[in-house]
Amino acid sequence: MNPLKRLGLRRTPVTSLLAAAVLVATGTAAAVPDTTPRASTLGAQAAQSGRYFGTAVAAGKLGDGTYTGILGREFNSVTPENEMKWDATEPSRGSFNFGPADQIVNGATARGQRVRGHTLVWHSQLPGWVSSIRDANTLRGVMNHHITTVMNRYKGRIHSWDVVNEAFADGPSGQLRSSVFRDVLGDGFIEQAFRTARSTDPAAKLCYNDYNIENWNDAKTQGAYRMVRDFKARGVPIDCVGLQAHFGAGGPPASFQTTLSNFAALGVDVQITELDIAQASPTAYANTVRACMNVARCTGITVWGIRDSDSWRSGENPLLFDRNGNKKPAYNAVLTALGGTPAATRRAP
Ligand code: 9MR
Repeated sequence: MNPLKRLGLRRTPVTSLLAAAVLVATGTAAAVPDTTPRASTLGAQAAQSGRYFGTAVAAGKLGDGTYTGILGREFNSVTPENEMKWDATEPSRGSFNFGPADQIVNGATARGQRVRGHTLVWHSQLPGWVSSIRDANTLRGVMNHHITTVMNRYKGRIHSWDVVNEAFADGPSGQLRSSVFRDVLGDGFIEQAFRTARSTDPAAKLCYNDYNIENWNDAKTQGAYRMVRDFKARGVPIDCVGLQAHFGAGGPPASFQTTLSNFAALGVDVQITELDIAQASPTAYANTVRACMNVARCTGITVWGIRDSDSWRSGENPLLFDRNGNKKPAYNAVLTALGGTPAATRRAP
């Protein structure tokens, strides 16, 4: 592999070197145009460095033409926002419902988009029949059956699965949070889930996904890091860490790139899986995307919705498109940070 690419660096285009020489010789940079190919959409531009750029999708919005227009144009990966969660897929024991998830996966396939699976084992959006189980053998069987049934349904069509979501506690403990899985099965439930997932769909990348693991020194980040390090040391199958990246107005913490690199150095890919930033400052978005671009094993970015009105935190206008589907300044900042050139804005006559 090209060592520059492995380090996440782009080879300086010959045209840029020429331009620099001309600049030195003539004092102007305009003489030689930069002919490096640029794409004009997020997905196509991300693909130029081998990455994906995705969005969360809600099945209920697929009838909205503005929504699907942007979805088809800009993104090359989708994550079902709620449709693959346990309460949607197995609302009562052994009775599975894949209608809305199928709609998203079939639509994505028709548009040539890849799909992230979200999520198999999570304490939230979990039906009451699961959270009331108290017997370990029963719960282990139920968890394994859920994983195998959902994964088999989409086998070969999911590039990465969030096998376990949000298992670590907030605050200073660095330990797993209390949940029916942890409380009944013990900490080993995560390892069990990953082993079951690997044997069900060996081709899918298996991710651990969480929020507030972006700041390197946070106890929660350290807890997740220790778990991944332990899994790699003991051969427990894990391929990726998803950092959700639900940021406040300031954007990513200063250590964000360090966190991405440190996880990656354990031998896993990292993915930004649910990006949104309060008020969508272009600088904050650019800093987030740059951190990923600077880490070779940061393989893709997903924003958590298309328009501000689609967001779970719509009051904070955190996304790349406004309510009418227009590109916001953060959109151009992201495209530029991915290496692209925003389309010229139309001048008033
Ligand atoms: O965006 C999702 C929202 O529509 C749901 O009501 C909510 C329910 O928990 O989940 C949201 O998505 C979450 C994701 O699945 C996991 N990480 C946090 C996301 C925002 O809450």
